[in-house]
Amino acid sequence: MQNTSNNSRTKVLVKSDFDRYAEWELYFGRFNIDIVRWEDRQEHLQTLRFALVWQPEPGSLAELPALEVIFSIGAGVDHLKGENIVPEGIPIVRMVQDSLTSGMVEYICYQILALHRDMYQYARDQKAAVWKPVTYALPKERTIGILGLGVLGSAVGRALQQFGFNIIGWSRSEKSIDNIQSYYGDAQLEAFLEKTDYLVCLLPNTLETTGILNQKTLSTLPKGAYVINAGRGTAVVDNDLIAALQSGHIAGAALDVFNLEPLSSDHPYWQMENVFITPHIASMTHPEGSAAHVAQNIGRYLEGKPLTHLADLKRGY
Ligand code: NDP
Ligand code: OXD
Repeated sequence: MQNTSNNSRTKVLVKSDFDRYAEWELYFGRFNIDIVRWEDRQEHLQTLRFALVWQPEPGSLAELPALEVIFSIGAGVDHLKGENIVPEGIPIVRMVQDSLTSGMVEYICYQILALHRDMYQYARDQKAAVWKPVTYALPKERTIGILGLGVLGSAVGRALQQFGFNIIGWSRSEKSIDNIQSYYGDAQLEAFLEKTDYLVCLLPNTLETTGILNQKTLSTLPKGAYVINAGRGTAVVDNDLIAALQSGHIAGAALDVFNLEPLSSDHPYWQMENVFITPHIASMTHPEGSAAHVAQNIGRYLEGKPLTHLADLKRGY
């Protein structure tokens, strides 16, 4: 960025659910970009062209008459859907960034290995001072099915190959990724599920993906399958998953995302022995690389080049 005087420096309005303003300031500063904290925006309403946000309140972005590009602090853009959130015609750039991707790879590999090697059972055994070794299958005897083979799903699939699992994936369009069998479209969902021992959901929240993990799809998985959901909670019909877990058809579930967050303290999931809960931390946006992603896109925009990683709210992700 070529700005010289402070007055002409590019500004980005930042609204995050974590107080990491000092880091945003530091890393945007490296690109000669100043940040405006969400709570200070009133003084800058007329001049803010770029906003990096998570869950802006309805109407709040419409108060920025100069706004030209919205950057989502997350990979998902469902927090920008809904009435009066995004002013008509303003492009939205998703967060796509190495540490966000590697965080998800770490989380999913952790859960797969913990479930595959019965680590949650050993943790329970330890509490009861129980010594009970069990045999385990070879990875090549197990198939991991990834729902959503986008930026995150494909990185997860590639990383899991090193352990020797069979990997298959399901997406809207056909994919060509080495050693990952591609299933796509509604017509191929059943065949995909029938083969899947460990189901990893990395789908965005859209009209089509809402409730996709329901009685019918869960019962299509082989008996004893595991479910890991780190996409969005809306993919799961909770009562159907609870019933499948209670019947033993689904052996266990690792859940990072929920229909309602925070998960209420009286939700049945908390009390279920075969449910492993994390509070939407599978991956996180770190200011360092994320500021670079935003700065590079702003640079492209100011040079008249197309933005990268645009979301399409009509498509839903
Ligand atoms: P992408 O947009 O890169 O990938 C989305 C994938 O879902 C694509 O493969 C897409 O298919 C597929 N998809 C979407 N709709 C359908 C459908 N109706 N049927 C079949 N496949 C479908 O997103 P990312 O990989 O970057 O992120 C995925 C999601 O992960 C985010 O939207 C967010 O909800 C979640 N997330 C969760 C985090 C956490 O901490 N728990 C952190 C970060 C993200 P196609 O490729 O054909 O378009
Ligand atoms: C995201 C998230 O969408 O954190 O990036 O869930």
